[in-house]
Amino acid sequence: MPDTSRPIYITTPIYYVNDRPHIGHAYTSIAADFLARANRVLGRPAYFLTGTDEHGAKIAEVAAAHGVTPQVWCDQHSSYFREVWKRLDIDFDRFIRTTDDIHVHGVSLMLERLHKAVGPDGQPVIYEGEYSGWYCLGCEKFITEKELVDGHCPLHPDPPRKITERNYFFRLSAFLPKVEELIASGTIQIKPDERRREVMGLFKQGLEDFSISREKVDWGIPLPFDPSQNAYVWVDALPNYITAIGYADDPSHFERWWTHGEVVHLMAKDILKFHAIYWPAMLLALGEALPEVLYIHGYFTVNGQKMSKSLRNVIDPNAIADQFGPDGTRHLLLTQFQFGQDGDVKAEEFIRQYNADLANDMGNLVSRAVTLIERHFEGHKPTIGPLEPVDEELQRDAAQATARFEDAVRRISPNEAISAGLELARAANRYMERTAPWVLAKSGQTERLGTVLGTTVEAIRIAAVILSADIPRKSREILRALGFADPDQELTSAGLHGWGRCPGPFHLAQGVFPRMEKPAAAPAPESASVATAPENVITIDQFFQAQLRVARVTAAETVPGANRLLKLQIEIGGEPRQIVAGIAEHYKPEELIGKSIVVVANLQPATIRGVTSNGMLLAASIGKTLRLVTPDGPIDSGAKVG
Ligand code: ME8
Repeated sequence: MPDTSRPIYITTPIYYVNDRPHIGHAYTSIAADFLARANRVLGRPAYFLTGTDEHGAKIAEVAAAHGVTPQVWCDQHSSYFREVWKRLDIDFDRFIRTTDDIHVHGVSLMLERLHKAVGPDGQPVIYEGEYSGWYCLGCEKFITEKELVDGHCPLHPDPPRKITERNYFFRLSAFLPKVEELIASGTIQIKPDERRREVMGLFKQGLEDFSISREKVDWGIPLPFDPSQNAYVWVDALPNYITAIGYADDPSHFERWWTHGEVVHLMAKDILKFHAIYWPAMLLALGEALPEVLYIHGYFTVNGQKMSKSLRNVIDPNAIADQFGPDGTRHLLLTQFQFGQDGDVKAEEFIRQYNADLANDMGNLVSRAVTLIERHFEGHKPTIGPLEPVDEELQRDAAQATARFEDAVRRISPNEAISAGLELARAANRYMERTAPWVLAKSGQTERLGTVLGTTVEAIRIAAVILSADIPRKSREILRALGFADPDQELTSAGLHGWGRCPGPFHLAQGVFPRMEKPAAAPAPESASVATAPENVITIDQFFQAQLRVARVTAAETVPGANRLLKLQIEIGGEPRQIVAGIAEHYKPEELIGKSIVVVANLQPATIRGVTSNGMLLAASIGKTLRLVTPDGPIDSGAKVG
C-alpha cells in the first residue's frame, strides 16, 4: 500500500494563451483537481499546479494581429483560464504564468546551470550550432521531413516555415540511453501502457539534439549567457513545474514537493514527447529529481473531428456550466471516457447522463431519505436498532465502495473512483426499494423505520464523501442536509471508513440535482452545434429513462373547479403517491378504486390547479374516447413495465 503520508504533486500542462479555454483544457484541469481532492480525502498531502504558457512566436503574432502588446494580450487571456477554473471549482494551489517574475528568474537560473553542466559523455550540455528546418508555429516546434504530410504539419492548417538560425543546442543524445532506461524500468512511469510503448518507439526512430533558443523571437526570456537569443518556448515552459514551487526562491518548499513528493504530470498525447524525453533529460542534466508518473489522458474529438476554430466545433466549458452548473460540468466531462482513452464527446448525451447519475441516482435518493426523516423523526437522527441481513448488505456495499475508491485514486482512475460512489448510491436506492420505509411508516413500525433510514443516510454520507472530488459543491450540500455544519471536516479517511456518523438534524430545503428537462441550450458562440437524432426517433436508452410501473388506485376524487381532472391516491409497490389525471370525463372516481394502472413513476412533480401530481398515468385515446392502459391480468403494484 503506498505511503499516504508522502506528498503528491499534481500538475496540468500550462495552456497557451493564444485562445480561450475549451473543454480539452477543462478536462485536464478537472482531472487534476479531482486527484488533488481525492488524495486529500485519503489523508495524503497534495499540491496542485496549473497555469498559462505565455511566451513565444505564436503569442507574439496573435497579439500583434489584434493590435495589442503581448503582455496585454497575455494578461487578458490568462484571466479567461483563471475565471473558468474558478467557476468550475478548480481549486489549484498555484497558478503559474510564464511571464511571472519568479518564473523568468527561475528559468534564467536553470539556463545558467545547464550552460555550466557537463553531460555523462564529458561534453558540455549546451553547445552552439546552426539549424535549418521547417518550423510549425501551431506546435511551436521544428517538424522533421518524416513528420510532414504533403508538406504540412499533420496537426495544424498553417504551412510550416523554413527557418535557418544560429542557435544554442541541448545535447539530448548524451542523455537518451539513461532516459530510455528510466522509462523501460518504470522509474518514470508513462501511463497508460500504450503511451509508454509509443515513447519507447521514439527512441528506436532516433531523436536529435534540440535547440534551446531563438534568435528572431523577441517575446521570451533572454539566455543569461547570450541575451541576443531568447529561450525556446518549450525550454521556458517545462520548468514551470519547478519554478512554481520554489526552485529559485524557496528551497524547502521545492524539496518537499519536487524532491520528496510523488510528481504526477497530467496531459494529453499531443505533448508527450516533450514531457517524456526532453524534460527528464533536462532534469538529469540539472541533477534534479525526476517526475514519477506521466499520465496521458484521452484526447477529445467532437462529432469525430478535432476541435478547431475553423470547424466552429470548439466547446466552451462555460456553455456547459451555464446549463449543468459546476458540478454537473465536472461530472459530465470526467465521466465521458475511461481516463487514458480517446473519445468523441457526445454532448447530446449530457442531459440523459446528468439525469441518470445525478438527478436520479444521487438527488432522488437524498431527497427521499431526508424527507422521510423530516416527516417521521422531525429531522432528528434516527436510532439504528438491531440489524437485519439487508442492512448488513448495504453496510458491506459501502465498505466495498470505499475500498474501490481508494484503489482507483491510487491508480489514477477517476472514472472508477466516481463509479464506486455512484454504485453505492444505486445500492442505497435498491435498499430503499427492498425495505420500503414508506410502508414501515404507514404501519407504525417506527423502530425498524429508524434502522432503515439511519442505514440509508450512512450510505448516502459515504457516497457523498467519495463523490466530493467529482461534485465538490453538491457533496457538501448533501453533507449539510445530513447535519454536518462544516462538511469539509467529514471529507477525510475517518469520514470514508466510519459508520453511524451523521449528526443530524436532517433538512433539505430543495432538491440537490433538479432534473433537466429542456433540450441542450443553444450552443454559445464558437461552440459546437451538437448532432441530434432525427425527430420522433428515440434510442432504447432514451425509452428506458421513463420508469413505467404498475400502480394500484387507493382513492379518487374530483378536483373542485376543474371538470376534467381527478385527484388519485395510488400505491406503487407500497409507496403512496398522489397524481392528477385529466380523465374525469371518462371515469367516475368510484370506478377507479382498486384498479391497476400504468404510471410514469420518475416524472418531475408538478402542481396542477393547486394540486400536487407526482407521476402520470397512461391512457389510450381514439377520437374523444379515452381508456386507461392496464396490465393484462393480475399483477402486483410496483411491477416494472417495459
Ligand atoms: O501544449 N482533448 O498547451 P495547449 C483533451 N503550452 N485534452 C486536450 C485537448 C483535447 N482535445 N486539447 C487540449 C501546450 N487538451 C503547451 C504545454 S506544458 C509545459 C506546455 C489539454 O494549450 C491537454 O492537457 O496546447 C493537452 O496536453 C493540453 O491541453 C495542451 O494545451
